[in-house]
Amino acid sequence: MTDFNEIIETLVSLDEDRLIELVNAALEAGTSAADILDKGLIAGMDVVGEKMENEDMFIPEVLMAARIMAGAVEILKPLLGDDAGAAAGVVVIGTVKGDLHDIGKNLVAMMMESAGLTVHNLGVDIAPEAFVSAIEEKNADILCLSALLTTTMPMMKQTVDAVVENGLRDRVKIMVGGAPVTRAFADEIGADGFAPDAGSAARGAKALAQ
Ligand code: B1M
Repeated sequence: MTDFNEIIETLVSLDEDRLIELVNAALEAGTSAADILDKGLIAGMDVVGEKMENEDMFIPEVLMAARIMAGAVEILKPLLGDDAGAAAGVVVIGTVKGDLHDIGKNLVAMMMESAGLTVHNLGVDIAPEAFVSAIEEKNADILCLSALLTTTMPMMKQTVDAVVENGLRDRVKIMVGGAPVTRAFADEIGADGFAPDAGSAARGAKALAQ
């Protein structure tokens, strides 16, 4: 049976080689990629976050943990999609201006691709005007905004407002998410959808694209 605590501790101790070994061993033992991601890697990043808050870990170490996690996610990536189908819609996704967090947003993008959506991932620190241009250029059905900081959540509202001001609101659905974001906040800023994690974001986006 997979010891998720060992995966968590290995990620927190930044032991890249051992983490890759553990992820491969867990897969060989029949543990699902989704469980390894949720109960091992994401849980490990939560511990990293707590340590960051308590000043037991600092930015360079947190960045390293993020890089190591991304390497482990690469192994899981081909195994995570179980819902692929015909092209289900076009998504433009990015992390809002002022916010550099991209691990969760990239997981959301990956799950959406696996679910058959065409995904244009703009990256991090994306200004409202850049989202607006991308909606037009890519003929997007859904705009997906991610924010991890309470201080950048207002930028989601500014982005929604920019979509409205540019006359695009009727042709694009908007979904928001990220650790501090709630359904109530999504409703408050006039978004169409909210999802707490990557799996439900992919399902929600497919539903919104119908
Ligand atoms: Co930052 N950081 N960080 N950080 N960081 C947090 C978010 C924090 C909670 C840590 C803490 O203090 N406990 C805190 C925010 C506090 C707050 O605002 N409430 C924080 C802070 C304060 C900061 C800085 C200000 C620190 C500083 O400089 N003093 C700074 C800000 C920089 C900036 O953005 N301008 C900063 C910097 C960084 C790093 C660059 C070092 C690094 C980011 C590296 C990277 O992303 N490439 C980093 C990291 C790694 C974290 C933590 C530790 C981990 C985030 C993460 O990747 N989680 C984080 C603590 C934590 O979250 N536990 C923290 C794993 C990821 C899979 O989860 O991103 O939540 P998450 O995504 C989930 C869901 O939220 C959801 O699905 C994902 C998968 O299930 N989801 C969506 C995400 N987007 C979605 C969109 C959707 C739907 C669902 O629809 C569109």
